[in-house]
Amino acid sequence: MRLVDSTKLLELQHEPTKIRNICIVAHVDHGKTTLADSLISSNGIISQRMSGKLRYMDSRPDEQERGITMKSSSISLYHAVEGQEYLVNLIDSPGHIDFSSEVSTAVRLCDGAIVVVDVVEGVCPQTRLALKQAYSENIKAVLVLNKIDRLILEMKMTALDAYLHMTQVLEQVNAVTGELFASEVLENEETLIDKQEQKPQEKEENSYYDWTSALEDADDSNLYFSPEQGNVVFASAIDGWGFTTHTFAKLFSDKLGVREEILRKVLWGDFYLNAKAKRFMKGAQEKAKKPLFVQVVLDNLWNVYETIALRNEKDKVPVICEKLGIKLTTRDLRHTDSRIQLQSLMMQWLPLSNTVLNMVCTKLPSPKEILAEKVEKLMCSRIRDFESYHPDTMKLKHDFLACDSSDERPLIVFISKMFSVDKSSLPENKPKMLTAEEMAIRRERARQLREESKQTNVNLETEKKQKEDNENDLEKCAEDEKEKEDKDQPAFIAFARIFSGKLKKGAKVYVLGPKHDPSKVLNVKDFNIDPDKKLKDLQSDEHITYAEVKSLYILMGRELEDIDEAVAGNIIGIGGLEDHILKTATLSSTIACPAFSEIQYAAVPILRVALEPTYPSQLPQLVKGLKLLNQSDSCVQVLLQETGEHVLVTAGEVHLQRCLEDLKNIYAKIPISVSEPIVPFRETIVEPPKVDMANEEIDAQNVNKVNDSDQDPVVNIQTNNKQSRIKIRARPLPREITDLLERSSDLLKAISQHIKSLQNTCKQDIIDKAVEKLNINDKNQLSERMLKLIEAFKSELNSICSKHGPDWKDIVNQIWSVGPRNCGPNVLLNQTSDYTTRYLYHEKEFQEDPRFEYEGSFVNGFQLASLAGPLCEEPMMGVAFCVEEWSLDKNEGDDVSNTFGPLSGQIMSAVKEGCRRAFQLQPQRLVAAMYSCDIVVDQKVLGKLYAELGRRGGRVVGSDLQSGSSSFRVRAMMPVAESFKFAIELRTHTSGLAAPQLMFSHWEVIDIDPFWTPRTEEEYLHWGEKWDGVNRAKAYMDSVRARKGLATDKQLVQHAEKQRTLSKKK
Ligand SMILES: Nc1nc2c(ncn2[C@@H]2O[C@H](COP(=O)(O)OP(=O)(O)OP(=O)(O)O)[C@@H](O)[C@H]2O)c(=O)[nH]1
Ligand SMILES: [Mg+2]
Repeated sequence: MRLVDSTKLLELQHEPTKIRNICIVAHVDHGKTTLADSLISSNGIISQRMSGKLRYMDSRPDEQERGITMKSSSISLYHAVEGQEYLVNLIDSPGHIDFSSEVSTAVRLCDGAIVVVDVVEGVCPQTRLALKQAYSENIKAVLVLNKIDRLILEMKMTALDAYLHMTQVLEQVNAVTGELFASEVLENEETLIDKQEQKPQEKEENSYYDWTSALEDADDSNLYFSPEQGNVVFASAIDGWGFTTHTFAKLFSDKLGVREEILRKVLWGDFYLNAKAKRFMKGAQEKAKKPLFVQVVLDNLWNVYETIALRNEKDKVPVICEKLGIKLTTRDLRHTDSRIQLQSLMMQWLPLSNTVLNMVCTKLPSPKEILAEKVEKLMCSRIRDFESYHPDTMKLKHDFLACDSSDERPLIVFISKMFSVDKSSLPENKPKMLTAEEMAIRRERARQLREESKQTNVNLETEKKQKEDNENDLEKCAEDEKEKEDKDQPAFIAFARIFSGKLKKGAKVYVLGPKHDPSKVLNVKDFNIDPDKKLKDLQSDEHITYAEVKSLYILMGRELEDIDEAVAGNIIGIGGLEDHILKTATLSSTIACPAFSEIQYAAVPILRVALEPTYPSQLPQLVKGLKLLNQSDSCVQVLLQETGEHVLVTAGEVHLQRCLEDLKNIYAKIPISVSEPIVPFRETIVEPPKVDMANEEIDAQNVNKVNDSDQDPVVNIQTNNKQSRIKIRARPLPREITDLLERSSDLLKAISQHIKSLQNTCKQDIIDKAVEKLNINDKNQLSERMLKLIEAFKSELNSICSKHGPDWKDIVNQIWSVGPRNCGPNVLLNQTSDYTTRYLYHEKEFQEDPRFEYEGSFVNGFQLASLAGPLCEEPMMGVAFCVEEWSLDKNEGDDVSNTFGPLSGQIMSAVKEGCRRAFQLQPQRLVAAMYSCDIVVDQKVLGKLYAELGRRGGRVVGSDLQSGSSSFRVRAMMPVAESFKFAIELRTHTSGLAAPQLMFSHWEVIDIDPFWTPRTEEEYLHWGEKWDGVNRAKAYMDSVRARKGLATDKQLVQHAEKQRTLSKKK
């Protein structure tokens, strides 16, 4: 029975200081959903007995079946502490790496987080990731050390060992936080210095900055988790208990005759009780004394567990109860299962939900306490300056900070994801509960009808009436059918947080897409928006629609509750926006509101499959289904290849399975055939190898004459009409440069965009010198922040290049473009002597050079070449194309140009072809995507794990023994191409004792030439002249080529001349 109804929650919604928006984050299986159960049971939504077993927030059948959470879901809870009432909007997030995007979307809406750590496993990769996400979104966190029962029952630790173990885990968590803090401080420092340099006159005495002091000065005291501060809960979610040191300080202050405040300070840490002096002293470890925490807290806990659960001494239960002042029901006292007895006892003694909710309400901030720093982060992305916004936009910062819902405040709502629910489960479609009065009226009517039918015998009139009724029924049936079809479609609800203002049902608001830039529209005079336009009608440069809010809901876990209005500070669901929002959006009453900065996702979608309906005629349903799936999942990508294939890109196997389930059961509702996973590769070139495959040094005489490596690997190419000549050479980029390019992709993209707009304006200049179109000057200027980032990029590039010898010395000046898609890890270098390009120098000027007109085509040729390499049409990586010569000899009126089409096209294809050939002149290699894989396994099955890893071409990077247990944590690298079914096979081979977490880590060159055949003397000796082993690189390459329908050298028919009839009997 629910203890609080929604009117109470609605009342509290209007007081932002009484709201807590929090999410639970942790590594997979550390007990988030179990903890959430316990918190939910405090509101009577589920019974105490079922808490921990039900996993209420895992509402999907597959979540229940697999026992992992796949979607984050939210629930509103009521809590009262110290006479104050609070509304807690709690989001339970998934811990599996495949669903880490769900964590990102959840964290974005919250002000605080509960980080759960399994004390046995300690800090795991996702714990680290979760802490990082919380930190980067400026979210305050509290800690729950969960599964303490395992230390007692499973690991059989003594109380003292357990204490030491817990201090270690706490240290690990704090170490991660400290690391994050340090890196942030150092990063911020530069901006701080910049700002101070800009405004020296304001603060004369402070205009210097001491580099060394930054870390020491920065206040990090409230950042760490420490039991003294009361932001750490020790718990066992499954047994329903939890406490902070403050709980025990309260319980024992009378008993020990010490003030509560003093106890709070000494209960955790190296303190012990000196019985003689009756004082708390420091240095328990040194003097081999029992720390106070063990003496007061853990010993008692161990005592209870050992007596009831381990020794099963039933007669002692009432004694313990009396000591603790607890009353167990007779049913519990008589229960045969000692664990259940223990649970009900512990739940009463140290109720988990109370402790955790108290901590949440007192230690985590309300929406009103949002920090200015966070607001700026939300409003503008990394490469933008907050000050560069229009004044109207900058004003909104105050509204964010005010978190106020009065009428004069603008409405600002952020939608972090769309999720789908069954239409029939929407509150408006549910059969309403009848009130007592309505029931009485109905009863009365039924009685009357019965009496009437008794009195009047069956006559013609009634027959006629019946007939009419029947007809009506038929009509109704048809209508119902239609309605049903409509209802079959899932409804999309926007998962939203109101940052300012008030949102009412039926209100009309602007829906601002993620690429919306207020500066652009605010500068346009008479800017207007077509109110009838929807998302699909928008042009590529339009990002605003106008929509009506059809419904508003409070999110209650599995259910939604209809409300009429919602105010600032709350997390709510909004219905009826599916035609206006794809994945994320901002709702506002003003177009001056910027789109919120992009959510940073930790997992890269990497696993692709091609989909096909089993019955080809159902293709439209599949397309529609894919569209819905794409909308409902922030991490999914749906692509339509040029070949007409529908490709689904997901984060991993578990994610893929969930997507397919959804597609089959909810969105498309048709049977689907799924291809084998498509693995992405990259193509690259390397320095010529120094040793051959037989590990012998290659020297000049040893090399076969066919492969004349003396030839200079440069390509000369002409356009078809012979007007332009180009000389290109390909060279492998040093690894550091590739890394830098990959890291700075957002910056590079911005630069490329800027250059493009410059080129356009330059071209316009040629046509029309009058430059009065909408403030072009403004557009041509890069923001201060961009300039700084470019400078930083340049200096980093320079410092890397200086390490790599004279060849790369001047590359900063030579960069002409990066690709593919203007932001990739390949560069086009301009090494011509007579043509100038200035990629990293933004003050581009119009050149009189005739080649200038074709520069765009030239660069496009490079972009195309780097997008699909010659090995198997996969993108290139880490290749530098050096243009050594580009001549253009254009004679107008020459009709040769007509035969070969426009010159720009010819240049493009010539460059593309040139790049490809130059690439082929170098030793080519495939680059494979690698997973990092983190596995905790029991010692017993370590051998099996290593065998399985070895079979799949994986290598172990590190392994260490988990403290206090017999399990190992193994970190390994494994090619994505070999990883399929790894999780499942490992689980079966190790009888469920090992579960890997696979996460995309990096790209790695496969050090085998895909075209390798024995060539040198030694190789002939070693392998024989005709080698018929398996070349891994070639196998990968051929499989990709075969999939893409490209030619391979595989012989389909062998021994064509032999006609063989295979007899069946043999
Ligand atoms: N011994 C013990 N087991 C626990 C405790 N809390 C949770 N578990 C168990 O741990 C397993 C995982 O619990 P969940 O609550 O589903 O974990 P989760 O963090 O929500 O997992 P994901 O959502 O998949 O990341 C379940 O089998 C729980 O019964 C605890 O305090 N002690
Ligand atoms: Mg869960």
